[in-house]
Amino acid sequence: AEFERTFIAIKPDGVQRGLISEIMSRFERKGFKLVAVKLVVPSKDFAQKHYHDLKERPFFNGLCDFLSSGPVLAMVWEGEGVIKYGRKLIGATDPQKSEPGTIRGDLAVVVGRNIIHGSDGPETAKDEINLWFKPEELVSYQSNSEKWVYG
Ligand code: DAT
Ligand code: MG
Repeated sequence: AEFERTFIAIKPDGVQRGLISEIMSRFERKGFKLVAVKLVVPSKDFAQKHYHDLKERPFFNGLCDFLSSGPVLAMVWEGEGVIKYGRKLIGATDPQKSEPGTIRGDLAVVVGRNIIHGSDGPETAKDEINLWFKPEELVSYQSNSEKWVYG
């Protein structure tokens, strides 16, 4: 089956803190399917493109400096409801408000170092996947567990 896709990125703080496998495993164990992944250091210009919606905010410059400060693990995950549920797994933007059990709730403390990004809707998911990945980097394959995850 073809399901929706979302863009998820582990930011430089999450990579440096050794949280890649911890975070990936939460999406993987849930039953979502990884269709693209790469480790990249985005340029500041690229970070500004990624966060263009926030360019009027006072924290925009610092945010873009931070995103471009080191390796980011860029991913695309696929599954039924993955855009909305991915945001649920991630938790509230401010880790002080994220529920325990969420990625930010369990693993982060402040909003400026909240370790992970996830697309907030179908349009941004499409735009962000196109920004970060070439079409040929997205791998279509049948997951062996699909019939057990979806019935
Ligand atoms: P999210 O990452 O949950 O989608 P967002 O799109 O509103 O949140 O903001 C993008 C990032 O910008 C967020 O992950 C961390 C940073 N940010 C948001 N609000 C902030 C604030 N008030 N002060 C500092 N950084 C902030
Ligand atoms: Mg956002």
